[in-house]
Amino acid sequence: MMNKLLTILSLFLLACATASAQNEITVYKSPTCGCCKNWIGHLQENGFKVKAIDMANVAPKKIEFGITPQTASCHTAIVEGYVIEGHVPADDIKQLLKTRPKNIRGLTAPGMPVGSPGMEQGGEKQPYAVLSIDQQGQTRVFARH
Ligand SMILES: [Cu+2]
Repeated sequence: MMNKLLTILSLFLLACATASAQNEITVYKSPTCGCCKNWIGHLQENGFKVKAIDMANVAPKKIEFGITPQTASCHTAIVEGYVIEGHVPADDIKQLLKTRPKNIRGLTAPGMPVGSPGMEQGGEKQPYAVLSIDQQGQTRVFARH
């Protein structure tokens, strides 16, 4: 009886561990980047567990994960092997993790669109697109905001 209970408990704990690993995201950013910090707050509000890593120069991380100058923004993040560049809304990340489109390396919100999550201060909201990046480096509109 006790053994059975322990088995059930350990299975439950295992399931919990898997569930929490799923929304863990690592963010590489400059220590002085304010909007990066705001974006991290947005992720946390939406249930992501954020590990922030400060570095004076994020460019080598961008190169490592295949982010080009055209698709680059301030911070670079990794979630479940996908690269997330810039102020991508949490809902788009969740959509990516749910649908896992084939051949996709990650998502980017190039530049610093005003009104995107973490970029709310700075004036009138500007329309922007979140792009998916495939393994060949081609981009395609993933979502419009
Ligand atoms: Cu930013």
